[in-house]
Amino acid sequence: MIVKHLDDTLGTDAEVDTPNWTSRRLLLKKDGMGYSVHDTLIKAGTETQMEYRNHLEAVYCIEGEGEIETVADGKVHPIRVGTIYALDQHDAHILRANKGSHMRMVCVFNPPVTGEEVHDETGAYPLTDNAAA
Ligand code: 9YT
Repeated sequence: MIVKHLDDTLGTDAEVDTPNWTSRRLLLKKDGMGYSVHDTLIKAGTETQMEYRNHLEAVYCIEGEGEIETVADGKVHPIRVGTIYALDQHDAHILRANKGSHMRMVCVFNPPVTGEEVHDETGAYPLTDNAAA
């Protein structure tokens, strides 16, 4: 059995900070589960375009509010606590966190993230600088 706490990731390679988000990887490929689990803070007022061509990702909001837009059709879906979105079509999308507070998202990736991807920014293309209020 694997037992960890979020605190165990802080300040380690499992905590990845970018201008728009900070991702705390609770479970990675090396843990052997077949998926990775992340506790990710989307910084307030940010807008991030992403497209995970090689992964399926489900994202569950546990703090904050914002919206997600699918690039293909421009459709905008509000996000609040309890909203889950699943990128079952490897959908190109734009994630926005409202000004004033971050969104905290629990993310599951299949196949699991190794922890190296952030270095080549696979699929994550910030559109704007962090404009946190
Ligand atoms: C919600 C989302 O897609 N955030 C981007 C970061 C991602 N969760 C990661 O690489 O940990």
